[in-house]
Amino acid sequence: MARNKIALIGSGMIGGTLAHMIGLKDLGDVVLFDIAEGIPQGKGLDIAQSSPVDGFDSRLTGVNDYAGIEGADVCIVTAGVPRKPGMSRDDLLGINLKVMEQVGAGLKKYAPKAFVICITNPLDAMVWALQKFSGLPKTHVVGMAGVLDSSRFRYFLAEEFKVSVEDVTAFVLGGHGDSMVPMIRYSTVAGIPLPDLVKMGWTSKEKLDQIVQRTRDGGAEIVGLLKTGSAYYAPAASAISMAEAYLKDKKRVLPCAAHLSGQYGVKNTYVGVPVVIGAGGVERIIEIELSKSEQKMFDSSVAAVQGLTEACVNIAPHLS
Ligand code: A3D
Repeated sequence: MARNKIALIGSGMIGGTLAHMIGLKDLGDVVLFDIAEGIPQGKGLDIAQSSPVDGFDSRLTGVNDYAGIEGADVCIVTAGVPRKPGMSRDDLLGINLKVMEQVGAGLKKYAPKAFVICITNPLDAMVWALQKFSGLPKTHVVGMAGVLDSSRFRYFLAEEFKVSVEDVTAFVLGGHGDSMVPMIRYSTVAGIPLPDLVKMGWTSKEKLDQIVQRTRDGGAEIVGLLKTGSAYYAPAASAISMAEAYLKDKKRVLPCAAHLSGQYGVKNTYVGVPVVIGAGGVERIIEIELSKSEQKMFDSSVAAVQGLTEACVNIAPHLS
């Protein structure tokens, strides 16, 4: 049986981390692609030289030509520029939209059957544009943000409660970052919802509000500390869990930026919602009932995302 082929479009901080994780998890062979000459080749060779120590057989190659990604089963897209301190994700729109046009053309020509996970920011608008530029099925083009946002939320909650991260589940809806909608009543410790934990005296409403805000600002906190780029370990781990769900047909329920065509009353928009990921790509979009205040937050998040997709159309009118 042929091994999986995983193409990484963009071989920067997240791309390199993805390649290493794919090797360590023996998920398949890796092709690193980048416009920067030598970077994908150098990272590929460096990681390949760790394979005898760690005992994995993934083959890693670096390329500067889209022909190298031909026939990929999964493509993870990080091509573009990340934030610097003081920048918002939205400041990246103009430059990264042009990158998505090139990536879309490469995917269309060489990997039309791939499951594509976009990470490039501003996420919800970029994944929408990438699906349009590539013409790949909407079930096979998704954005990674919700897994990361909910992982940050889980980590902060586990710290607050002094329990294992494994026993904390959390989920978020909506756009990535500032407008994300944390679903407090669907977030639990071993099945006990957060509002019950407040009643049990484990935490207070104020403390939960602070954790929610820290989660919303999670990316900016790391950008402020690193000063030269944005987070890459947790974003890479999050995308790997989505790729693994597809390659192993795990049918995992994960919050992802998925294409909505009427669900939640939203059309022609990519935004974070819970989905089932299996061998069919996005196999199901799960529609949960929202309370009034959740609906209000979700609506304003959708409006923010739609503002950005409109900005994309203004720059590239052929997208509409
Ligand atoms: P970085 O280390 O700069 O890597 C980006 C790579 O893209 C570089 O190696 C560039 O050479 C390459 N590149 C630039 N233009 C092109 C092009 N036209 N074609 C192919 N490759 C190109 O950034 P990073 O890996 O830290 O971050 C990558 C992206 O992910 C950025 O847009 C970040 O904002 C975004 N990001 C998203 C999240 C989410 O949760 C959604 C989290 C963290 C970062």
